[in-house]
Amino acid sequence: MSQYNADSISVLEGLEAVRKRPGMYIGSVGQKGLNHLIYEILDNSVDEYLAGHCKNIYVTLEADGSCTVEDDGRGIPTELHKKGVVAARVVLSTLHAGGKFDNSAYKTSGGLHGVGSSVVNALSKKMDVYISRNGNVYHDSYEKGVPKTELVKGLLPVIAKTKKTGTKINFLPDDTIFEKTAFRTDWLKSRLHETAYLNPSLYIHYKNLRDEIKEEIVYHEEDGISAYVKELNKGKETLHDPIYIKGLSDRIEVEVAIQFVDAFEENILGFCNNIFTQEGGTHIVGFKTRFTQMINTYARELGILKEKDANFTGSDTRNGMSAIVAIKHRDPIFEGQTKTKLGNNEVMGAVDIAVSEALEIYLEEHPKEAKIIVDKVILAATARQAARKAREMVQRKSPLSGGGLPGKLADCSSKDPVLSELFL
Ligand code: 0RA
Repeated sequence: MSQYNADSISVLEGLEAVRKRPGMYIGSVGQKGLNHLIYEILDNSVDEYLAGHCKNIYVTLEADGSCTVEDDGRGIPTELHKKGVVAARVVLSTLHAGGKFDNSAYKTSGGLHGVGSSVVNALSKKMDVYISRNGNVYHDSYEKGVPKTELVKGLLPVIAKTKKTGTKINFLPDDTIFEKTAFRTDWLKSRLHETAYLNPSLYIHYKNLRDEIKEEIVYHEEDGISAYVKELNKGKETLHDPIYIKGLSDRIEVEVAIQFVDAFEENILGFCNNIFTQEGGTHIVGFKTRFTQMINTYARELGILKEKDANFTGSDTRNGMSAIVAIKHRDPIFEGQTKTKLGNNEVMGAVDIAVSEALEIYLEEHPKEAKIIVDKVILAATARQAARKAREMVQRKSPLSGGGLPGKLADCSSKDPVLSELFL
């Protein structure tokens, strides 16, 4: 019993809480929550990439139904933590370990995100961890979050020597917690692809050894979100090459990619710290507001809009627009029903500055593309005005509103153009 102190008891209580209410930590115990386990581990490796220490991440669905996530980062620290516990164990079994052992510059905390590898550990039947660091490969293992590997002089056992560094985590989801334990490969692959678009120097190696048809894919997207916006527009007629914007202000990193297509929909995706912000937020608002203003200013400068003309509306300027707005913030606030709405007000200003500076230069240096975009906006405004007129006509014709056509005009009552022609 002597090995149980106050700290280990609080760790056990933490694991207990996760296992009792898994939905609180990973959203659900369905396939969404199940896949989320992979994303939690993956995000930690991506953090190593963001910190500049990792180039490759390997995600493998193993034949036994488990999943392995390996990276070539620094390796989770294996030294003794201040309480005399191996640091890796603190990271892997303490809820929100954070603080000194948080390798993340960009918190993904809030809502369902960034709950950490300890949650995955608690919800796994078994978890094996291999850490390459200081010339050694250390091994640790857990069952339902409880450590099973015996320490050697208080440290993790060394099972091999190596020159490399990195972390490899293999986990098998607990089938007494999850409704199904087979990860969804379609969701996983699109998440990995998305991660590659958002982190352009990263190589993500996906392998499926689980299914009869084995599959191996390397996701690497050097052109980042510009390639992502092209992918969104695949199969559509694009009007120009993507416009790429990058800025940094107030310690907020801003990246935007815009490409118009010959269609009417608007498709704008927002991300904060690699998290898709389904409900939008201040980054999207900042982008939309400034984009509309820039187009109006440009159209006035060129005399396309005269003094008496009203401004183009926001939706006029986004007619046929596909865009990605990706920002990085050290202390994000996620709000809304599903905690996927970015709430930091200062982000609006940072996006505003990045977009106004870059777009001004773009419009000046790309008059041909600028004209194509403005023509598209004019078309939207004309269509909007025509639709309004048509609506008014219908309203005027409704029996209750009285009215009718003014003066001598009457609606056509014949489909024969010869009888319906009107000379003005
Ligand atoms: C805490 C501190 C450091 C790295 C990590 C955690 C880390 C965690 C994970 C999880 C998956 N892969 C990871 N790689 C690293 C910094 C270590 C140092 O300063 O050397």
